[in-house]
Amino acid sequence: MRIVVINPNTSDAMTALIDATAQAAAGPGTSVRTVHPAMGPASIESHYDEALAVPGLLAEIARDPDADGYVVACFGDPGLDAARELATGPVVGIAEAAMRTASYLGRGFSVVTTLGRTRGRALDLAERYGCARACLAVRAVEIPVLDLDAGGAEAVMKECAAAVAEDGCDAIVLGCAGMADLAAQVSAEIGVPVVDGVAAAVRTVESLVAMGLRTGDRGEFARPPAKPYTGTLRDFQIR
Ligand code: 2AL
Repeated sequence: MRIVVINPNTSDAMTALIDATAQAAAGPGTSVRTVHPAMGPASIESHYDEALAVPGLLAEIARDPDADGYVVACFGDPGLDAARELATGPVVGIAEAAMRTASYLGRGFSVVTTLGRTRGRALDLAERYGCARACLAVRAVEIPVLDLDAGGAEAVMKECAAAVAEDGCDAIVLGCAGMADLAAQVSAEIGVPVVDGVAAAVRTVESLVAMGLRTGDRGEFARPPAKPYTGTLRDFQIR
């Protein structure tokens, strides 16, 4: 099967990191192609960034409509519903996959994310995915997404250890695709399961495709109705 992993920000370095994790997670017989949009924000850490990352994300789905499934590799799961309307194959977000996976691993998990301002979005998503009771805390290391590679590992490790000590969590969810390479190391160090959403989402898409399952398209998630789109968005018009 063929899965497209879309990093909705435009960072080459982060896309390479996400690709390494996605390739390592994929099972035999799965081919993964990891891309980032040609337009949009360099990183996603506000509601504004998130909104303006969505057109580029949708363009990547439209560019490769025959893939078996898609991963939205940003922890805010931007544009997930719109992506589901557009794609034929299943679409899974990394926050969704990580939170649902963590819910199998114990009673409660803590999320460790980048900036405190993204906590609200993570809490909203936990609610949306039915994980609000299991989500015991959302903690932030206060490091911007694109600075994670400079000293981020140490800060994430410290925050995860604090989560285990103070939140009573059974598992940790890493709250940014830029932390994908840290899961094994953090888990080995602090001794609890650590879920990276990129790996969780790749494996979730694989399971859905292997079971012959796709987004239901009879109602809310039917293809969007055709209508004129104008200006910069004219190429997004559904025909
Ligand atoms: C993210 C993420 O995963 N990618 C990005 O650009 N921003 N998430 C976050 N919590 O900052």
